[in-house]
Amino acid sequence: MKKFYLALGIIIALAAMLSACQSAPQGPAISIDGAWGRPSPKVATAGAFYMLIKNEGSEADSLISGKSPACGTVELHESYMTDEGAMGMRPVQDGYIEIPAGGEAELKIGGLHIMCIDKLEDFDIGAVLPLTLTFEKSGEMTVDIEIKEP
Ligand SMILES: [Cu+2]
Repeated sequence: MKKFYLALGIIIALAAMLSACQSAPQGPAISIDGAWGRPSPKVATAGAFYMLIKNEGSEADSLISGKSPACGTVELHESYMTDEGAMGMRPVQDGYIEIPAGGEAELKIGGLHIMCIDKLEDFDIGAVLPLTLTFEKSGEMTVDIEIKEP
């Protein structure tokens, strides 16, 4: 019986080693967490969306565009300091947001964000808006944007 348990122990140890050795998935593996936006009435013509984009894959990917039935236009924006020392924002200078292999891109207040321009509806607290993001390699992914206070 002792031998059996020893053999079983070795098998479990080997299985654990094998799974630990398994490398990250081939190519990019994108997932999106905590997508949200601030509430605002429709008269405010633009709103920003924030989220954490993770890539557990072995290859980098890039977020290149977005679209939503709640927005006339969706742009990828970055925040920056103007010459006057004020906070401004503009379309990302590279034209895309890179998600490094095994890394993440955090879209947050005062940093990178997704801009919803020409809003087509009120962003009420509790509303959920669909946003479709297009990645260079992973293609389209649709996430729910939760409208809430930060
Ligand atoms: Cu913006």
